Parts: sequence; C-alpha cells; structure tokens
Amino acid sequence: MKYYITTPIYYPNSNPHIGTAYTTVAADAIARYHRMIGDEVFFLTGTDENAQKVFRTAEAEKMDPKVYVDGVVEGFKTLWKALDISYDDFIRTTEERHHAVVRSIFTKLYEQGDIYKSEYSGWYCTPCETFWTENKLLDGKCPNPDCGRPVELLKEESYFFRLSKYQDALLEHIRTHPDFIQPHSRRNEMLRFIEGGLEDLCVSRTTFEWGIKVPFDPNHVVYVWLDALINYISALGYAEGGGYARFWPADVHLVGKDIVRFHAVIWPIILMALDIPLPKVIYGHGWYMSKDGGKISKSRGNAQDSFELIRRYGSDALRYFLLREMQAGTDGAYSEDGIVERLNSDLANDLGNFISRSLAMLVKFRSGLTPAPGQDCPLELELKELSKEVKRNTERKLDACDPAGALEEIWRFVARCNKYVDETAPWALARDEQQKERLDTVLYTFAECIRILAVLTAPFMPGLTPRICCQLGVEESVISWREADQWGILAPGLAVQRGEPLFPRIDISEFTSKEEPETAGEPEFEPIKAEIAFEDFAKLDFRVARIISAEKVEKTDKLIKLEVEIAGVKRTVVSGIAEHYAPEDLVGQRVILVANLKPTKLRGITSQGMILAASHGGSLEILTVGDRMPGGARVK
Ligand code: ME8
Repeated sequence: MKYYITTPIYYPNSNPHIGTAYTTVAADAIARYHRMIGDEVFFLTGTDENAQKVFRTAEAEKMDPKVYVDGVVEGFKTLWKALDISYDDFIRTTEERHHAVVRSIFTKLYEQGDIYKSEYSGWYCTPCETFWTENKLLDGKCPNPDCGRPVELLKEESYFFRLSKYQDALLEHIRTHPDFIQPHSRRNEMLRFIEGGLEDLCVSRTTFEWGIKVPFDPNHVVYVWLDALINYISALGYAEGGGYARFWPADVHLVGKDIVRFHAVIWPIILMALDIPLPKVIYGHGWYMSKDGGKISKSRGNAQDSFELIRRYGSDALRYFLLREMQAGTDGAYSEDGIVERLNSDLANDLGNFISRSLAMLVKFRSGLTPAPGQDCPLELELKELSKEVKRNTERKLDACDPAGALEEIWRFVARCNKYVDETAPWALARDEQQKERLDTVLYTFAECIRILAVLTAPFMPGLTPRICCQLGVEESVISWREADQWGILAPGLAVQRGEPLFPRIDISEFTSKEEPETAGEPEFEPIKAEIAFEDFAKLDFRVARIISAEKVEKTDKLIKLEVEIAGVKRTVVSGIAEHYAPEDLVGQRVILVANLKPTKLRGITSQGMILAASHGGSLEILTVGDRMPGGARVK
C-alpha cells in the first residue's frame, strides 16, 4: 500500500515553534507507523516562502528576501533533525520545480476560463495572507479570532478564480465523503461556510514582486495561498512525475484548525478544476495554548525556544508531551511544567520504572539471561489478550490522526505491566525452589512486555527504540509492528542488561530556580588591561551578526564553525565556544562580531571575525541582541 501524508508548509518569517513542531511530530509519528506496517510512505513538509509577510520581514531586517529565507529554512531543517523528523521531501516554494508547476496550472486555469481578469477592491490581512470584504471585518480589523490586526485597503487589477462555479460540486463531495474533513466538528463548520455562498477568489497581486509571476502577465504575482497549496503536487513532480502517479491523491493533509478553510475550499476546487482526484482526508487539529489562554505563536512572543526544550528534556520526551497533550478535536495546554509532569509520571514512573525494575529482576534472579518460559497462567493470558486489544486500538487511533488516543491506549498496557509485576511478586517466587518454573515464565513475560512496548512506542519516540533494544540485548530488527501482539518472539538466553535509566526524573526547579549558586570560592576577575586611546578603540568595527548555521569543527572539543549574515552577506566565523553551547542553540541568535579583524585560519577554516562573549570562572556567555536589530547593525 502507498501512504502519502503532508504537513502545512510553514511561513519562514520566523523560526519554528512548539505549535509548528506539533503538526510535524504528529505527521512523523503517523508516517513512521505506516512504514512499520509495510506501507510505501511519502511524508512531505516544507516552507511557504512567497508570502508578502515573509518579504516584509526580510525588508524590515534590511535583507535580501532569499538570503533571509535561506537562513530561516536552515533553522527549520535543524529543528526537524533534532526532533527526529523522518520527512521524505522538504519542498520550498522558491524552488524552480514548484514555480514551473504553479505557472503551468495558472495558465491552464486561465485558458479554460476558470481564472479571469478583473479588479479587486477590498481589504487584505497580511499576517493571515487573506482577502476580506468590508462586511466581514470586525471593528475595521481582521475578523480571524486569532488575529484582529489592522487590514490594508487594496484596489488593484487582479485575476480571479471562479470558486463559485464549483460550490455545488464541492458541497456534494463533502456530503458524500463523510471522512473528507475531520474531525467531524470541522466538517460541519465547513459545510455551513460553503452553504453561505462562495465568492470568486482574488488570485494575483500587483503591488509587489516577491512571488511567482503570472507567466502571461508578469506585472502580477500569484496569490500566495494558490501558490502554496499546489506544493502538495509540485513536490510529487505533477503532472508527469512518477511520484505523482504513485502517491497522489494524498491520504492525509494534516493541518491546524486555522487553515482548514483553505484546504477544504480552495484546494479541492483547484483540483476539481484540473480534473484530478481530491485528497482523502483533511485533518484539522487544535492549537497548543499557553497558560494565559493565548495560542502559542511567534507573534505573541509566548513560544519557548524548542532547541532549549530538547536540550533540557530530550527529543523523545518533548515528542511524547506534544503528542500526548493534544486530545483529538480540542486544543492542548502547553507549559514547561506540563512537559516535566508527563516526563516524570508517564515516562520515568510508568514506562521507565517498569522496564528498569523488570530488567533488574532478570539480572538478579537469572544472571541477566532470559529464561525459557513454562506454562502460562491466567495473568499471562490476560496480558496477551490486552496486547491484542491495545495494538488494534492504537492502529485505529492512528488511522484517525489521534496520536494522543494511541498513546493513551499504549499506556493502558504499561499500567497493566506494572500491575503484573506486583501481582506476580517475583521476589517472593525467588525464595521458593518449587516456583522455579513459574519465576521463569514471569521473567520471560517481562522481557516480552518490554519488546512489545519498544514496538508500540517506536513511531512516537524513535530515539527510545534502540536504547530499549540495547538493554534487552536484541537487534533493532526484532522491532516489528506485526509482532506487537505476538508472544514467544524473543529467544531464551538473551543477555539483558540494566543500563542508564531511560528517563531520569527531572526537578523543574533545576531550570526555573532564580537562586544564585553558592558563592564559596568565588573565581577571581582578570585585571583590567592598560589604557588605549579613543582612536585605537574607534578602529574596531563591531556589528550585529545573525547566525544562520552552526556545526562543531570535527576532531576538536572547543571549536564551532558559524555561518553568519551581516547586511545580507554571509561569513564564516570559527569560535571557541563548543564547550558552552550546542550548535543548534546558536542558530537564529544575533551576536556581536568584531567585523574588521584580519581573517585567520583555524583548523583549515578561514575565520572572518570573532564573536564577543563574557567569561568568568569557567562559564561563558555570548553577547546577543534582540531581533529588532538586523544582521549588519553597528554596535558602538
Ligand atoms: O499557515 N498549535 O503557515 P504557518 C498547534 N504557510 N499548531 C500550530 C500552532 C499552535 N499553537 N501554531 C502553528 C501557514 N501551528 C501557511 C500554510 S499550507 C499549503 C500553507 C501549526 O507558518 C498548525 O499546523 O502559519 C498551523 O496550521 C500551522 O502551524 C500554520 O503555520
């Protein structure tokens, strides 16, 4: 079977955050599950770069827009790597492969009369990249409940797309395909919206040049949503590409509830007009909300740095939290305390503890070798029954794009495993020679439960699988979804080992404590150097430099190679900060660079400048400025 799943392509006008991470991690878990059941999977993500708001942000940063988006896109890719996202393709809408498809589709729709030229007179919300008619505005502002920002008046010649012509066909499709828009509450919203009547959509702009030019009328650039939605087929090489023939239609477009309307109205109508099949499912999940009830978003400034969260809790625990806390059909509550709570209770207490105590007993009572089991008793039969039920339900939940529901099921099995340990009390069996065979059965069952848990958790926490396999003394090839409810898979005689705790408990105050550390043995300050003349100081040129990428210099402990941007120009700088910063924590930071220092070679790399850092008593902190300052700004 083939399986094609997509995330939205995100605007690279700011770095990714926990919200964008949620959709990507959820799509990743579903894609991984489908690979495990043997499907041929295509998992697509990417960035939506031709938006006016992206252009405006670059302009505000005084940067060439392409240089700007290149830097932000690197940040997306670095985060996806840190979160173990297994995408098969990353499409950028500035790529020619995408432009060519958009141009040909726009021309085709024009030639067949579905796009026509007229004049647009109305309002536009740039943050939402949405056209609004006067009567839809709320107090003269954007009516989107998450936005409410000022709109701009537009009066320009534009091309229009005949949405109205396809209104009835779309309604018919939604009514006859009950699973097309999910969850069903969103389907009902969409039906009501379409029944209210569709107006033709303005699909070109003339007041700026950033974007894809209309091929037969280059004063116009294609409206960003028309352009963006086409990514789902341009990435497959539409219309001739083998990927298109193999994978279209998509099985699921996973999106946030904010953009269901674009996917459930504009996208199907484009496809209908092109006479190609519609995607099978558009799933609109809820939002992660902060404690104060606002949506987590870059513009609200309430998004925590995802790299820092990964550094603190690990990619698996962050993935687990994100997937577990967003219940189907509702919004999810985001807080760092919430991550710690899930980590300490579900991961450390329930899962980690079961694995570590059962392995400890295998080590203690059977010298770490899995015994051959004897006869099953009702307790084992009950576990076996439950494993079948849990596997079935997990599959059902993942088919319904509900990773939280799937994890809830899996944790029913975790809870049962812990109860099994208490009920069988192996420590008591070990004291009775008559119970040797019973103890063998119980200990073997422990090992099988651990294997089953390694299988079931693999799509959600891919970093955990090899760690469990290592403790269990098996190759990763033993991780087979088909065998998640089969028993007797592990050969007796495996050498298990009790390794590091899989999820050490975390004390949140470690990260939130404001208390100063003990002051005993204060380090000494370096003496101040000899005076210099102002003219000497004035020779130094300090600039804000935005870090685009960072990587450790191979075979060194201290050096990091940075790519920085100053006034739209890239430079390489080698800095001795590797003992204090992980490379991924540096991307996106705006540091202070001594910009006119003579280049020097470090480990064969030419370093063009030096970044400033404060250091005292063995700790070091780089000097940074906030994002109001573009790369290239003078520091005096
Ligand atoms: O809308 N909680 O891009 P975008 C959960 N480029 N998910 C969230 C979230 C939150 N607080 N915040 C964002 C666009 N998301 C267009 C898409 S597709 C052809 C074009 C996720 O960068 C969620 O998936 O604004 C949402 O739909 C998406 O990020 C919006 O990303």
